[in-house]
Amino acid sequence: MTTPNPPVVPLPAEIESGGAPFVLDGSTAVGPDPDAESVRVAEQLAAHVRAATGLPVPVRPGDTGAAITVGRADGSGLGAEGYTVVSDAAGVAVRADAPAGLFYGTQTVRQLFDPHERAVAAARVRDVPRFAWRGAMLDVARHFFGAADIERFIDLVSFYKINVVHLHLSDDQGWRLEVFRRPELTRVGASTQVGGGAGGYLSQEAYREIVAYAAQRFVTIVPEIDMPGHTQAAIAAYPELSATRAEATPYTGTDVGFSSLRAGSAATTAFVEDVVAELAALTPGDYLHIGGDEALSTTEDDYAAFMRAALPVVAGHGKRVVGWQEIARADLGPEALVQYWDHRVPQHAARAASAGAGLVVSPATNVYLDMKYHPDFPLGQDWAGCVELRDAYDWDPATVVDGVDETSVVGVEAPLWTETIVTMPDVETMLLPRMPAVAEVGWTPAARRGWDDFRGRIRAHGRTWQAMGATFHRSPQVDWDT
Ligand code: TNX
Repeated sequence: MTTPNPPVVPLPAEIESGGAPFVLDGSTAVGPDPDAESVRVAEQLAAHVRAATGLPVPVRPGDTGAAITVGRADGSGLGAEGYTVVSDAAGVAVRADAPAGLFYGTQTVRQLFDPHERAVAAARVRDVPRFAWRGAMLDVARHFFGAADIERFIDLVSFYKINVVHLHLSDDQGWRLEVFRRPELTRVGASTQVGGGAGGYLSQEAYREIVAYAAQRFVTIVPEIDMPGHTQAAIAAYPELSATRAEATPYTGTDVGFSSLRAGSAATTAFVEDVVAELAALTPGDYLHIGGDEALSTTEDDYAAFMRAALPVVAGHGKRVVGWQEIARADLGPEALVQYWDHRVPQHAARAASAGAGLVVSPATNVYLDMKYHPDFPLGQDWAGCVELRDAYDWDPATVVDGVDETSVVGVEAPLWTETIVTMPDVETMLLPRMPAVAEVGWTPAARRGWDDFRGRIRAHGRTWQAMGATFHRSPQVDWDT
């Protein structure tokens, strides 16, 4: 019999536990290194502990004698995201070579912390992630979610060391980002959503605020403008963009594949330039996602022509391109990333990998957070089958696409499409507990992972979600603590 691991998700690369915990009291302080990043991470940790306990938990920059210390461990080989945590009866020490690692170390401390006992479990952790890209996607196009909702989404996923939040900002049912050079995109294209509700959009100011909020949690925002299909909202705003003679009116249904930008036209070329220019200027991250999926109303030749024109626009604005797997039909450079999603056509991803592009793997059968948990589940779709917690956990990114091995995989991402998802409790119900499972797939070494161990650790998180006011699916595969 081994002692069960403490409830840290994702499971660290190395963790030993046991011994007397550190118990906080009214005199407990946090002493970060005096640099601004260490202080900010320490402030975030202290704020969580204060909220959970009511203790004062002051932050004292440079106080190496504080019971909880947060600081640099230069040259320890932990890389940009690795960290160590040592907690025992005397206190807690978080160390990392870089600020992201400090942030991840403090997420681990939060998960070792029992607010009722006011105690941090004793542990020795040395941790680095398996993959560089650990993503979650929110579709704010089918149903609109604004800055406060997106920030809550970022809070929930960054607790699990997710470092990419991909925002699906445009689709047939809505255009969700202000573009100064194209005011009709939001005036007309943001006016509704699935089911005919009011819709909405992010102002550039709100988008910048989200980017900054994400950055403080070491999350990079990857914005997606889906092209050349999934474009009815843009076409309703600027009908000259259409490749078909479809009606140029806003769309509130849930069909896919009926809209297409007209490849090669002056109107489309100018549109792509305007949108990409503003999006690139707003986005500090390296990547812009240009969709490319389900362009079922775009001929093969037009798709190739569209991508031949669009790819250099992204590069010309200093960004690397990401596209859904169908984009592998275009000629991509090694700087591109391709997002695998549909098991029915794996050849696209294999082609991209053989051309040297990196793969982000999002197998719908395991990580599509819009799939129902079970056939009678009130929310979600089922075209890729039902996805219960174990389905989200028990798979490996290195073996998911035939002919593609680990060296081509930059990471994993779990998308949440929102055709059936309307409110934040809906979002949370689809996210929890599956998102933490996917986070572990992306972070923890394959040899360390096991379903029974995960099941044992995730059960304590239900109480944490309740304390956060978050709704979750009480998966019957887990003996929840609460
Ligand atoms: C497929 S995944 C789509 C989305 C839908 C989703 C619903 C992908 C690239 N395209 O447009 O929202 O299925 O599960």
